[in-house]
Amino acid sequence: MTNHIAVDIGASSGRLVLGTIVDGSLKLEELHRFSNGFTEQDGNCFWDIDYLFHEIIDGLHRAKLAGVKECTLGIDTWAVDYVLLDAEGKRIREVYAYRDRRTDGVMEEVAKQLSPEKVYAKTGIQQLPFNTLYQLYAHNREELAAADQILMVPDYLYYRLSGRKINEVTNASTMQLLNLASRDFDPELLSFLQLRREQFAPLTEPGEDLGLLSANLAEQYDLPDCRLICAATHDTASAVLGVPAQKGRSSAYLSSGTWSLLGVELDHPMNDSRAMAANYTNEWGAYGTYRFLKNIMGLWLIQEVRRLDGGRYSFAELATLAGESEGFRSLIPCNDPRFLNPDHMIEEIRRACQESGQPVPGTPGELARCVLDSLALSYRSYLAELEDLTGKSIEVLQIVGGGANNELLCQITADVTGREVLAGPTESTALGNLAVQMIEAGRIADIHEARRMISHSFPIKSYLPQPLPELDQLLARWEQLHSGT
Ligand code: ADP
Ligand code: LRH
Repeated sequence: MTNHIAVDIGASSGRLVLGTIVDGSLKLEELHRFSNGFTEQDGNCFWDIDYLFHEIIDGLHRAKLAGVKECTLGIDTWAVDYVLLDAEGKRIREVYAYRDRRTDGVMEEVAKQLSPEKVYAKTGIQQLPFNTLYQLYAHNREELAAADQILMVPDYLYYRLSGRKINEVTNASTMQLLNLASRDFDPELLSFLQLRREQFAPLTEPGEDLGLLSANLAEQYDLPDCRLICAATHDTASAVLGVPAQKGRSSAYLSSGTWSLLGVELDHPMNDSRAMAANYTNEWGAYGTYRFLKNIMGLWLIQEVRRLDGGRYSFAELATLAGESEGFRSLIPCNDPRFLNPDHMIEEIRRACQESGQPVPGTPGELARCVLDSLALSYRSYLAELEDLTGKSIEVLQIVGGGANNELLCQITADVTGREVLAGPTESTALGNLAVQMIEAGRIADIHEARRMISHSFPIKSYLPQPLPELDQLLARWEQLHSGT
């Protein structure tokens, strides 16, 4: 098999990408791209999963029209969200989006009944209000008890394509229900939620052959012959697999999209009390790895600024406008939960600036600049924390994902962190997804070879730190913003 297709769906957009190997280099061809986002209905937030499924079908049909007769196929999406199925395999309800506010206060309520220390010792997963554990706790009890199967979003998409039910491990680990020691669902956590092990499918590792695309679908929509391969179905797991090999210097990755995910890859979990206090996670990766990382609010802030401004400017234009605005004029504590899903992001940013006695950003450029400056400063803080926790210095920051396109953000990140930033590839998630397929198909030996191939197949841009004249004062302002004084 020489054609491999990655279905990569993030919170803001999805794409089908064809990957091939030509003369020892990886080549990508985008077959189809579509927007994604949740919508509100009667005060709750939902994904349109049927729309996403049909975009996959549309993309596969386009692949056939482009001459792809046979391929392997892997799927990745964002994490933590789930689909309930009844005994007939029908979806019980629409899929809640993780920013839905039904989980407000749930993490704190659960902490009174289940010690967070115990949960972290078992799972190693950071406390985020939308972890599946908390979403399931907030879910209607009867509906949950009646569910025959609980699949994660990519598991469900595989099921729709093939009829086979799995719970893929990289995504399943973000449920905060897997036990690091037994590498299976933790019975105590399941019984806390009054769930049965049988409500989940067998845990499945990336690389497993999941069989053929359903013949009915292939015939009905004129699709290529597809062999489904289990990808690292959590998009961040695939993004990190797709980080190019970095020789000689110690580095951290920053997967920059809707979220900024900053961390390092480890071959063992690090779930001690210091890691817990700093709220670092140990998400499961492919090939026995763990992603020791932190979720940072990320470009969601820019996405919301853009949306609420009526979509007048593209992301590239917003970055240009931000570059024309005064730097480090107003800063926000961008990882504060107030920015997770406020009623109106622009108003929330302005309110935060006003409350801390800073100039209130007015124009889209000023708002974008405020967000980008604040993100860059947060990267600096979390890099220092990461060095402290791992005991290893970090010389280089490797930025992948859509955010690697934002030259201003890359440069201020280099300036503020005092480290070289290596930006690209922007499609690292699709590449990580494809790498697993190519390894499974015997076209690449292992992930090390895949990462070497990625590093020589795509342009990677270097940003060297430029001295910032008043860095000390800036850092003092940043500190002050977080101390609340
Ligand atoms: P996700 O997978 O979470 O949906 P992506 O990795 O696709 O996110 O990244 C999307 C983000 O990348 C956008 O929100 C935007 O901020 C940024 N981005 C994409 N292209 C550009 C560009 N040309 N200039 C600046 N930013 C960009
Ligand atoms: C990024 C991501 C992240 C999760 C969040 C729900 O797309 O998968 O790793 O924490 O979405």
